[in-house]
Amino acid sequence: MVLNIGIIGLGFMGSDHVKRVATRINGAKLAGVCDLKKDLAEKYAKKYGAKVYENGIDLIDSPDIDAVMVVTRPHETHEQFVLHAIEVGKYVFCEKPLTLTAAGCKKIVDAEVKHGKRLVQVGFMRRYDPGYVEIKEAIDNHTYGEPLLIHATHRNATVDETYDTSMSIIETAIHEADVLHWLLGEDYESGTTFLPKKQTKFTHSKLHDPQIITLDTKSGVHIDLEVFVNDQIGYDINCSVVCENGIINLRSPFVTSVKKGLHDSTYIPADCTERFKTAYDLELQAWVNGVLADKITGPTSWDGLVAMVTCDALAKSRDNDAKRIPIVLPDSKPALYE
Ligand code: ISE
Repeated sequence: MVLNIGIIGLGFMGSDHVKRVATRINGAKLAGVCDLKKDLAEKYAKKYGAKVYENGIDLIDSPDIDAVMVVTRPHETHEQFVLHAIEVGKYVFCEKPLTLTAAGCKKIVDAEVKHGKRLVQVGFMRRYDPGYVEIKEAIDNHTYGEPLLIHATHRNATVDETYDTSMSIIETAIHEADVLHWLLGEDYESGTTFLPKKQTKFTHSKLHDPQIITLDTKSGVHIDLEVFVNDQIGYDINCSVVCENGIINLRSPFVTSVKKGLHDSTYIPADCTERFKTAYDLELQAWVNGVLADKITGPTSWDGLVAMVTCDALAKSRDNDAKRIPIVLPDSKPALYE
């Protein structure tokens, strides 16, 4: 059986997913596309033999579309499309952030719980990255004893003028907010965001760059995270888990290095689509397999909610001189997500 997928939003990530669905995912067919930029929709529709839809709601409602991917920017529109997909009972994959507020995520959780079956998968692709998966196995198996600390960095080469101070948390640090508590298998207790006085000359007036975040888990693991989105060197993701009997480091997936002119150099990817290409492929293949089997297993709306509650606390800390803010989930996790 082939799953007819419709993709809403064809920007940077949407166009990457279009290519993935159309050419690399088994059991999937790119059946429909839509974007506010009609010429973009026409271009991909022509290239991959898909149908263009006037708007996201029409695409979701179409009997020719079995499952939906929401990859819209601005992210404000995620909520309405995901809620509509739940209403009509269709599986929906939504890129992160699920919505821009914890209240919005809660609405989606409530709608899904009311529907009585998981329909939503959130695009936290790092959970499929072979490096993070190997770290999780080591932590779960206590291979190096108890984790004590995590040092992480999340760096981008550059960002444009539309990227502002708030986005360092909701666009960028949200990946660590999700993947690090998943790695450790526990919830966060509190978080802080510190804005260092010294900033890069490559930033602009609406963006404080870099920023330093800390997170503490319920059991007391302490995490420090540097978010630096104008590093001028590339997409540089690092994660080092300090355990009682060893330190586990995330390595770049690129497997060659070049020795030349007294230097031994390894490639630094340009952006997330390069660094996490395999993770995105595995994530979408798992989603398609899950939908075809009528049982999805990837990151849930509850995970989307946890990430956004964490981001809200970090933003509150940033606006209150790096005060430590408790991270409090609205309810206990519904049984649907166990
Ligand atoms: C972007 O949306 C991503 O998800 C990237 O992984 C992150 O590094 C970047 O800062 C975000 O803008």
